[in-house]
Amino acid sequence: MATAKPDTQKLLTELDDLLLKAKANIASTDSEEELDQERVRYTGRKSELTTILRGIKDLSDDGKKEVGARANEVKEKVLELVEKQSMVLRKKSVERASKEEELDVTLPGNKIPQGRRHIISQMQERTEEIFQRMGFDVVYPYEIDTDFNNFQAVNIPEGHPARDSWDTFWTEDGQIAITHTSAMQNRVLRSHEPPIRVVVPGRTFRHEATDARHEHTFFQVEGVYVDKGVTFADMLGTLQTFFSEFFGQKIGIKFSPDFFPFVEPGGMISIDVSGLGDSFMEISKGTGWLEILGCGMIHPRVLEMGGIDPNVYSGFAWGFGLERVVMPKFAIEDIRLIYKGDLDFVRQF
Ligand code: FA5
Repeated sequence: MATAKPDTQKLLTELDDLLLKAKANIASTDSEEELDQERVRYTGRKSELTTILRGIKDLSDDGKKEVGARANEVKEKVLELVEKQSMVLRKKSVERASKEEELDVTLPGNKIPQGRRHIISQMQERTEEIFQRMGFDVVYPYEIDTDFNNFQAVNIPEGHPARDSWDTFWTEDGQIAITHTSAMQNRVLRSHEPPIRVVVPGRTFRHEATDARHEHTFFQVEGVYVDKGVTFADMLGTLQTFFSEFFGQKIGIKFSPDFFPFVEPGGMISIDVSGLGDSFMEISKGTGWLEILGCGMIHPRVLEMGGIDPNVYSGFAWGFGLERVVMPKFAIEDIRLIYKGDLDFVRQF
């Protein structure tokens, strides 16, 4: 059976049909991958175009020219369509991406976990606020200070045995991580004119073993009060007023004599923890009284070193451990819990 010879017109029609088909297929592609498959299908080595061109050899010279030229046009047109579609697809993908990233301001925000102030910071603030209402100024200590301020200016010269009561951290150049907020007494006396009413809340440091009542780093609140005719009774009244405010009720406090080189007479105050259960009986060594502060009438030599005439003025000072009052207030039976960094503990306050 004789095969029908391709004639020029037939091949030209096939080329036109091919272009129409390619146009539709290319326009319906949805990805760069699909588009590339279409490009190969219509213009690659084994493409339908190549198949059509196989028939060209049987054409007349004019026919060959005409079909060859049209085949080139079709190929260029297909490549042009591929290029255009590729741009369309790229634009679509950019639009899709920016739509996905679009900020919808009407959506609810992500909840950021909130921290809270540490119990000691909260109670420092409460302490400052009560003393301010009582007419005191607040001054903060230097955490690293000189031997003069920490010891000498509070009547503890070099070699004095009282230095043994404070286990001290020294820096390599002979400065001190303050062992008590009394290190600020001299600055306070020098920088204020009587009547002086100042509290000094700050962190203090001691080189000592820790237990339920002792930390190496703890918080003290110093008080300095100087005026004409100030008495021991004023001191007790001031402290009793503060603690009643701090605890929100009248609490039992007990004064007992004690020695500090920078006061005369001196004493310590303890508070009644007998109603707080066995662990508080234990940390108060079975007495039911927890020591919270040292206090006394400021020694005349300390006033003198602060530039204040002890023949005209008198005053009192105290230093209490903030943790020691926070513990009974919140029934915390071990001081080490306060600084352990346990979130479950911290979140209770
Ligand atoms: C002093 O530090 C004196 N500067 C207090 C003072 C000031 C007396 C002004 C007179 C006039 P003492 O070392 O006792 O004294 O400490 C005072 C208070 O700080 C103690 O009663 C206690 O409440 C607290 N404290 C002392 N050491 C520690 C410790 N290691 N951990 C926790 N609290 C402590």
